[in-house]
Amino acid sequence: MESCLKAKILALLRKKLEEDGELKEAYVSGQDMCEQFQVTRAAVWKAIKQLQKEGYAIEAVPNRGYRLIPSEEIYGRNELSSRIHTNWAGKELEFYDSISSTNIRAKEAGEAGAAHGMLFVADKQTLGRGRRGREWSSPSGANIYMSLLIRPDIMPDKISMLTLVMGYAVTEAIRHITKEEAYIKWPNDVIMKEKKVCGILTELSAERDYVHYVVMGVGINVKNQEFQADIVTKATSIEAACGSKVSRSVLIQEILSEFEKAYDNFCSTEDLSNMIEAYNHRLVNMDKQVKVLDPKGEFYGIARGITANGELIVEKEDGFFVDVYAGEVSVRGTEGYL
Ligand code: BT5
Repeated sequence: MESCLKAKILALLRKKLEEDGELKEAYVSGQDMCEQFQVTRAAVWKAIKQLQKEGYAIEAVPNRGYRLIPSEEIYGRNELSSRIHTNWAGKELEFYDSISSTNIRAKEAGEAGAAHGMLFVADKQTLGRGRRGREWSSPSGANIYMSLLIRPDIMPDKISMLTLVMGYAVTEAIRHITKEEAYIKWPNDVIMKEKKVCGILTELSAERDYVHYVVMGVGINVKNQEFQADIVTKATSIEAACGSKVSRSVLIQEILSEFEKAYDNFCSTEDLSNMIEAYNHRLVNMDKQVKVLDPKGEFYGIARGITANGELIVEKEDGFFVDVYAGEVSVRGTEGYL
């Protein structure tokens, strides 16, 4: 409850600052806060003190009130809560300075009955994972590691489409914020300047015909300029790719609102029919040569977009079309990662 008040105060002070532009006028009186949030002056004062302790520069001036002084990005629970204005995605959230993996935490919470839309965010992961147990490099102070817990009322065999929905949402959010191009490498990577900035790991708990919950893990390189040796040739960060500063909290807010829209759209048809065209526009492999690494044998072809069920349509060299299902296969360019 207290944390909720802090986020509300932060949101109000930031709004005032943005509205006024003119820093010297951006005061909100304690009395206004008490009335708006239905709390006592003591509660407001306590919340302000705690926010100051967390690093926010909030000035208190007698007879005028409080104002927020812009400072370096603070990345934490209150900052995120104060920015998220979705209907359900990320309305409740946990934030960790360091955690094994946000997907592991989200699965625990899923088992324990946590609500649809709960978000888990960490500044660092000690056991960040990609698909099939691969490592996800997760240093502190630079990137986004987050997992969204959802409880969709759909059949388990449709869940893999959600990875595409999230990939699309991340791409849209990056484009809105940076005004730079971002693409999807089907099924779960987001690409800028021909390198990977984001990977998505969707995990499912289900029975044969019933989904208990889904965890959508999203890792995004936002600020780092250096990468460990094994990924240096194929990884980049958003800031490295676009050359300007990006706030992790603002990006998370934008992704959640894009995902919420795309997800509700997906649920209305239980497939991707409403977003095929938009998705194909973002597809980095569209009309390009790809190598399909299928456990039954690899083959070459040209990517022709996705089906309404999220499969990748590949035109083989013999002229036949195959719909490639995301489960087991990987798609690569014929000359390297893309
Ligand atoms: C993915 O797997 O791309 C899914 C990554 C999901 C990470 C998020 S972070 C929050 C949540 N918690 C977790 O523990 N995981 C999720 P995959 O397609 O298997 O790609 C993994 C491969 O990408 C690795 O084998 C490396 O080659 C490369 N890689 C590792 N770290 C990377 C990074 N930070 N940036 C770009 N590429 C990376």
